[in-house]
Amino acid sequence: MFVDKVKIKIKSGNGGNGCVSFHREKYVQAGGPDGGDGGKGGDIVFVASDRMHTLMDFRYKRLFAAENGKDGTNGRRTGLNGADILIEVPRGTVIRDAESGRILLDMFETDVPRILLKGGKGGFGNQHFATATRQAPNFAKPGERGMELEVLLELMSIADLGLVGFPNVGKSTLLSVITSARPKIANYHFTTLQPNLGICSYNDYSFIVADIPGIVEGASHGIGLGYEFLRHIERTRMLLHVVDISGSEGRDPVEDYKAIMKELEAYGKLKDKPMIVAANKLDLCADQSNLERLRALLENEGIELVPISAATTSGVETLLKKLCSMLKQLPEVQPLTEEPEMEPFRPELSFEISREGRAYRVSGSLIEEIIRHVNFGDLDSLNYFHASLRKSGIIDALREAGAGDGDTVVIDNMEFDFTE
Ligand SMILES: Nc1nc2c(ncn2[C@@H]2O[C@H](COP(=O)(O)OP(=O)(O)OP(=O)(O)O)[C@@H](O)[C@H]2O)c(=O)[nH]1
Ligand SMILES: [Mg+2]
Repeated sequence: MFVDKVKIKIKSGNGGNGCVSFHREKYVQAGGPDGGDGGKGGDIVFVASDRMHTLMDFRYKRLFAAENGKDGTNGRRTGLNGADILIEVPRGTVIRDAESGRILLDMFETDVPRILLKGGKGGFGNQHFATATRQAPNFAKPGERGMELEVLLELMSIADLGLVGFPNVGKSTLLSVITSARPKIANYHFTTLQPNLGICSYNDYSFIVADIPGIVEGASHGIGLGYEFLRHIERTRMLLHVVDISGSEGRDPVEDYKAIMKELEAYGKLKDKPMIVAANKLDLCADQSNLERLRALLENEGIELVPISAATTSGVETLLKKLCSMLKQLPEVQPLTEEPEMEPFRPELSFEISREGRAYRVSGSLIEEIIRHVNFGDLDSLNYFHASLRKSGIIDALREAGAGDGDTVVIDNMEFDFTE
C-alpha cells in the first residue's frame, strides 16, 4: 500500500536543570557555588532523501521524541546534551502544522538537515548567580521545556514533467522508454498504483518525469483512484497528456482528451499548466481520422500534438525535443513558502483560581512553570517567586477573586498567606 499522507507527533527534548552545589574540600571552608548548567534538549530535525519514496514507515511509528538534556552537576560540570532525532522523509515532503495547516517546512532539497523543533536550553547552575552581595546563591535555573507539535507530512513529488491521461494509454510505457525507471506495465486499467519518478536525459538536458495512476471521467467525484495522485504532479513545470489515439479500447480519443481536461479543470491547480499532448499507440492506428480530429481540436486551443508510439519508439525523439525546448523556457519549480513561526509551538500557559473552603487555590500550567524556577528554601528565590506572581497577573486575579491580606493561598502542596 502506498502512503503519502500521515500525521505524527514530534517533541524536542527538555533542557537539563542547573545544579545547586558548593565547592567542598577538606580544610576549605565555605567554598563558592559550583553547580553546573543543564545540557540542551535534543532537536527534531528532518532530512529529505532520494532513497525513500513513500511515507509508509510512519504508519507504525508516529511519535518522535528527542532526548532531554541531563542536569548539571557539581564541580561546574555541564550536563550532557540530549541527542537530536533525525527524521528521514522522501524528497518533496511538505510538513504542516496539523492544527492550522500552515506550511512549516518543504523538504525540497535532499540531504540538507532542517531543524523544526529546537530542544530546550539547559538551565544555569548556581555558579552563575553569585554576586558581590549574594555569595552563596541557593538556587539554579530549571531547563527550558522542549516543544511539542502534531504535524502532517504530505508527499508532493517534485518533478519537471507530469504524465496524465486515462488508464492504459501507455503513460508508464513512455516513462520506461524515456527514463531508466522500470514501472509496472500491463494491459489493464490501474496498473500504476503509485507515482513513479524517472530522470530523462536528452542531449545535454535532463529533467524529472512523474508518472501517476490514470484518471477517469468523474475522478473529481471520487471515481477511480487517480484523483488523489494529482497532488504529485501539482509541482511540475508542465504536463504531458497521453492519449490512446488508436481508440484500442473502443473509446474515442477526442472524448477521452476532453474528459481528462474536465477533471484537471475541476482539480483547479493544474488547469493552467503548459501542456503537450502525445497521441500514443500510433502503430495500432488503421487510419489517420482520430489523429486529424484531435489535431483540429488542439490547434484551436493552441496546444501542440505529437504522434508517437511508445511501443516502437517512433516519434519519441521528436517529442523529447519539443519537451526539452519547452521546459528550458519554463521557470524552475520553487519550494513552497514556509511559515515556520516558532512561538505558538510552546503551549499557552494558563492558570485558574478556585475556592477550597476558605482558601484560594491557584492551579494550571503557568503556576507549575513558575514553581519550577523557585527554591523555596532560599530568600532570593522567594522574592523572585513573588515578583513572578505579580508579573503574571496572578496576584491581581487573586484579589479580584476576593482574596485579601492574610487569606490562605494554596499552590501545589504549599500554603501561603496572601500579601500584596
Ligand atoms: N501497441 C501499442 N501498445 C502500447 C503502446 N504503449 C503502451 N502500450 C500497451 O498499452 C498497455 C498499457 O500500458 P501502460 O504503460 O501500463 O499504460 P498506463 O497508461 O501506464 O496505464 P495505467 O497505469 O493503468 O494508468 C500495455 O499493454 C502496453 O504494452 C504503444 O505505443 N503501442
Ligand atoms: Mg501506468
